[in-house]
Amino acid sequence: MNNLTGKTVLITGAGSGIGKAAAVRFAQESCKVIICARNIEKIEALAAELKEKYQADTYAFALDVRDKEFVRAVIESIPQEFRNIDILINNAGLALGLEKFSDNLVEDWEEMIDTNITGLLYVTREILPIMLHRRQGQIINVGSIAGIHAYPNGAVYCATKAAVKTLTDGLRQDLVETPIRVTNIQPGMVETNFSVVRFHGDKKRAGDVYKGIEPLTGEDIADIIAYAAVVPAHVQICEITVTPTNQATGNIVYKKR
Ligand code: 8X3
Repeated sequence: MNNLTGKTVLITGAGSGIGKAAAVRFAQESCKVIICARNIEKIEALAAELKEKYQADTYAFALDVRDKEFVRAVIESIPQEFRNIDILINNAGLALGLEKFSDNLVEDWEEMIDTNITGLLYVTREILPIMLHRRQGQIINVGSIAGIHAYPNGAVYCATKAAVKTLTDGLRQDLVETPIRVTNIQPGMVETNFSVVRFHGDKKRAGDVYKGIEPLTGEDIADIIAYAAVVPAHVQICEITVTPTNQATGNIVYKKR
């Protein structure tokens, strides 16, 4: 197995959920952790926690992945001791709305496309040259089971995650002559603030999504991400799909009454 100690990991969308759990997981592995998200308060609180609890070297900054120039400037300004990024976890992403196509808000489509696809591309474009220069690295994208099969009322969200899958596959092909590994993690139902965001803050509706089923946790996914990173250098995990035991696809779910 690869030793993760001392590796530098950059995680987008690290303020909560899977991203935060991954930051904790890699801090526990004695990695240097770079965390960013839109909400600077959450990121600063997490940075303090990682330093205090795990004595992790941590660098934190606010980042909206949709802002091309800002992404470039802020990544360029990462201090020298954090610049040798070994693992990029493209986790920033969101779902907005769960309605029929005609009832969706156009603004929600735009935010999902700009964050889940374009933002992922902006960040990857800035980090990849560092990996190519060092001839090592791994890009781990957080896709979704929604990217494998669309489900009703989720057309645009599912399309963004299908794009993440295809982009991950294409990037892996373009990097086939290099030691850089490219991985897509495709979770099903994970109980984070995902559904609260999807339902525009409606906590009751969000809570109902996970009633009658034991969903995955952010920590479950962080463990899987860490596994994809820790396998030996000659092993490339291309993708992992993971669901709660009672979920088969995005919309085939068994719930106890
Ligand atoms: C979210 C997965 O199954 O809740 O990316 O749509 S699911």
